[in-house]
Amino acid sequence: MTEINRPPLPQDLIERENAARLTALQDEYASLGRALDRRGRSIDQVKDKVKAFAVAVPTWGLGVGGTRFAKFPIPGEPITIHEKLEDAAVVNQLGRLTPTASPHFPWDKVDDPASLKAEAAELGLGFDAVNSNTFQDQPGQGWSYKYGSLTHTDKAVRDQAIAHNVDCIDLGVALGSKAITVWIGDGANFPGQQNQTAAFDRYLDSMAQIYAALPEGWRMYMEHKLYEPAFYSTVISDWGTNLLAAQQLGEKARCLVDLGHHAPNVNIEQIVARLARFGKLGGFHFNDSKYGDDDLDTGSINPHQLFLIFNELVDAEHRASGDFSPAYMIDQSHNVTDPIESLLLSAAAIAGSYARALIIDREALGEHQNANDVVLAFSDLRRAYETDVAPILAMARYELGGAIDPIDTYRTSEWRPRKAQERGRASTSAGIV
Ligand code: PSV
Ligand code: MN
Repeated sequence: MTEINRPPLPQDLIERENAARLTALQDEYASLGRALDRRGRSIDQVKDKVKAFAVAVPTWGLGVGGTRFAKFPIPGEPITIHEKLEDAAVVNQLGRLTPTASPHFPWDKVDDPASLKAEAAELGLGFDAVNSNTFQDQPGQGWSYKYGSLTHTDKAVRDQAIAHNVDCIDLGVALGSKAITVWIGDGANFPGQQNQTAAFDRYLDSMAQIYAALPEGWRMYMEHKLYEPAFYSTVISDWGTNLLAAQQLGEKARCLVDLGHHAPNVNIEQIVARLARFGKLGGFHFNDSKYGDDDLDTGSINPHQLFLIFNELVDAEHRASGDFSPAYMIDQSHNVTDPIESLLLSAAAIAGSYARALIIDREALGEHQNANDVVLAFSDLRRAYETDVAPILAMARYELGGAIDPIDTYRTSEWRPRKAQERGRASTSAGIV
């Protein structure tokens, strides 16, 4: 884990807050340890895995989100990439699960990426996958993406979108990233609007050109989404289309699963198992949803699904003998909460699902599956899912220097009210004043 040379919050505040909670935590940890021991699981082994676990925060998730109807800013909300990094560092200092930020260009573009990298490093942060944006037109841009980008019928538009992605890779190299995530909004709103086969062919051709610009050791994560902004069809609509493209492009191309980008009730854990089996699982954008891609906080609606996904991931990790390393990122829109608090809770929900999946007795599960003992196989999962892993997460955080109770400690720190003063912005329901 990167050293935090310039902690955004006073570390002694965290230590003071922890001191008041440590005895209770030690008791809870010891009691859970005894219970797991009786089940043949070692609490310390699970804790050590959690300590090594990391998930990236999205720079765009640090600002307050909104819908196409309205956005309600909060006082002290970060606007610039520098402020966003500062807030990301708060999330990591308290939670110790999020040592990297995933930037989005051109939103986060700076003239001197090397000094941004140094600035982040001082805060204890590195950069995860860079994200390109060809779903919006930018000021001064030559061609419009109204009718698509990498799949546009006009080569000039496709070339512009390809050049932007290559630009993102260059920025990523300067920031120390090792991957680019490509999501396009291309698709159609009307039957007949687009030749489905030709649009996919153009995608493959454009992506091959971006792929050719990937440096050694880099990966390209391709993200599918079934609808929005196009409401009749999207070009990269589902994991099948995504997998076909990733297989055609080559070894560095992997599929990225954004949990919100599927139809309701789709069996996402099964998709994860399939992609992992064929070495094409690139990573995740974690979030949750009730009806569609509403980017709700991870685990807030369907924590069981998250657990089942991690069950597949731990299973794949066991099979892979060492080279299984999907990228974990959060992709949420925080419309009614302080993004720092949402990200703290979401990262803990993700790590908690991982911890529960580690607790599953895999040997027993395998035996029960092979014997077709449905009830006992399901009970193996259920027992792990129902285990309260909060003491494991809290102990992992504490040992890494984070807060035993991150939300309470964050509120005690008065970070947001102080930033409201310093950043010189306050908001009303009518907007920033
Ligand atoms: C699209 O809905 C998406 O999930 C992609 O990952 C984008 O990069 C991100 O949201 C931000 O708009
Ligand atoms: Mn996403």
